[in-house]
Amino acid sequence: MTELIEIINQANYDYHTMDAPSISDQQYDQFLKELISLEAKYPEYKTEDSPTEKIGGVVLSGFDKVTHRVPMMSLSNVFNSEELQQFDERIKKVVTDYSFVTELKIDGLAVSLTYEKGLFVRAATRGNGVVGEDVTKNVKTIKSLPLRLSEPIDIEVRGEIYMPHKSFNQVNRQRLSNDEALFANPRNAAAGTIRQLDTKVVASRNLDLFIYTIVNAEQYVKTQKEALEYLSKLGFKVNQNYQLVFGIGALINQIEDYDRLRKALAYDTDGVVIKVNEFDLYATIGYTSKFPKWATAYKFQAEQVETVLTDITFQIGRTGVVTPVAELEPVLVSGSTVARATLHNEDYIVAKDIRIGDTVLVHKAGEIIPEVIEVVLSKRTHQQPFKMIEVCPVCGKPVIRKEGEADHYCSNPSCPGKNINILIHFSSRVAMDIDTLGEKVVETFHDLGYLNTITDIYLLKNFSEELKELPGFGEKKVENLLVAIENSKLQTFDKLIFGLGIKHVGAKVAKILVKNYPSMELLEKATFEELNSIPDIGEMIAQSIVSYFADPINLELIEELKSFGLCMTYEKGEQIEHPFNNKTIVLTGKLQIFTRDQASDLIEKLGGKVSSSVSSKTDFVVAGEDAGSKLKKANELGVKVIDEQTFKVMVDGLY
Ligand code: 3BD
Repeated sequence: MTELIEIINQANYDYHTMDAPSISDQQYDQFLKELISLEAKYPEYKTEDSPTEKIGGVVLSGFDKVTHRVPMMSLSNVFNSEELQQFDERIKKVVTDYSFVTELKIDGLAVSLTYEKGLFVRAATRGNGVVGEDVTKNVKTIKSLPLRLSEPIDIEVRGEIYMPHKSFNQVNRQRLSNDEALFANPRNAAAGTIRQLDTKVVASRNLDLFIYTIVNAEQYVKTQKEALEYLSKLGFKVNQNYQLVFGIGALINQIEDYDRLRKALAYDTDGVVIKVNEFDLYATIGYTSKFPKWATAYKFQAEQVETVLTDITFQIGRTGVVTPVAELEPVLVSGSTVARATLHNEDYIVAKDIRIGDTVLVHKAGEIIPEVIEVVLSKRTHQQPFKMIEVCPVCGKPVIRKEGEADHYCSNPSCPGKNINILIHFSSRVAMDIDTLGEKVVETFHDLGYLNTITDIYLLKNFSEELKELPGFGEKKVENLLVAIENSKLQTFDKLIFGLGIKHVGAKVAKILVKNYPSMELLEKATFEELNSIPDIGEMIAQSIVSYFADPINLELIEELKSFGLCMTYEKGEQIEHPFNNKTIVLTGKLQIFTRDQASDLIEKLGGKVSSSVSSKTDFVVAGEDAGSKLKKANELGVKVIDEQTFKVMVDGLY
């Protein structure tokens, strides 16, 4: 059995990692069959690194959460050579004598793999960077994954799981013949596959894996180039298109080469990752709260595609803004079909002179949001210039444009188009997360008169018997809906603020607001000057908040929601599972990686309190260089002291 395992693992490596088959398919199948039957007969001799694991077979019940021992960071982005130059300038300010390693940016999903004594023990998805999911069994089916390394070491490595074009086409062809929904692109297919519960299905999808980093790499090697070489030596599949580059000029030239190369590859890439090669410079170059400053991702220009703009329609947003929308002949852009694109506002359309019937160039801004770039004027025939509508397409009341603003608004405060969008926004996942109250259900209930305002959501339970009789609803569905509505009362204060749909108050501003005004009473009384003095809250947002709370209709709504028991206070650090949550932390000494403000900000975001003096109530002291009396006092009192590097690790990737 030991011999068979060795032969098969070697054959897997030669075929899937080195792309150089060493035995025939028949031989391989024969060896594998023999091993399977021996393992069935002598299960006590089955080992951890047995390649029979790659076939799959177990059906999982779900995925456990895994907290990454070292958080998985994000990467900053640059989109052109100027921004790349700026990235280089920032590095040049703090270090001399550095080189870059460039790697293709594989368009898949990040995973972290743990090996103990050279044996594969665990794979976890990136998740939010701090907590991911245990996908060990699924990752085990990836043929190029080494189950045993060439050295018996403990190591954690990270890489990108992706679906090669060949597998993607295979999967979608099969889905087509089974009348199943197709995957939009290989990235989605890979993400969907890794969350499959049936490991046999995962095995059949032929995912693959490139490894690009070692956690705490400086313990093994001195540079990124050496890290990649060492990873190869250990048996990992490393994308071989990496290069060592000196200087920004060479870097820019190289990116053009990569852009040509990517079109010929058997898998999707969406850019080039650029990393400073020398690990000993990383501490000096430093980190932001989200990503390292010694690396960035150069994103390739999104695909631009021609199509015909068949109509311009209008959408009423939750704040009453009337947004023009381009209706397009459906086209495939960067991996998914685009049939509509935002036209932002009247000025945008006029500036680009976009007309119904024009042939236009579309792309996805930031690879996500479909956008019309320009008109292909050579294909224009006799299209008429665009004219903004004068009445609301939903209620027929006048549409107005306020002075100094680009947007048009429906002038009717109780426009149903507006109301329904407020309701949809309120219950959406990003706000109050009433998942059973989606767009369709809101529309149905609105049309039947059950839902007009946010208050009505919490009164739906009075109509439960009637609702159960509606076509397509029934007992169970209505019960689920009412439970979800009840549960939403526990939703955090910032989600409620966001859910109210106050103009210019997005999820981020809502979070800032609740920290500064930890109860609705306090927020209602906030003045313009006060709000405007909060960092990240400008005049426009401050004015909008003051206007919202000056409107008696809104105040009445809030009183009603309060009477239903919705959460209207902010508890510090709620829902944050972090060692700093509810703890008092003192910063002392010279910090190298963070500024004082950055460090304080991070601690507060994680639910901690920053204090200036050390006492027995202090939970942690973060000691930078040359820390003096505070460090001494902490040691005397037995307060836990952490250095800046440890602090960085504790907050990495968090924001
Ligand atoms: C790749 C971070 C660092 C170790 C942070 C420098 C952001 C996804 O091929 N190197 C690569 C690739 C991704 C990387 C790093 N090198 N981080 C890298 C990466 N060759 N794709 N990523 N990631 C991985 C991410 N993923 C989801 C949401 C936010 N960020």
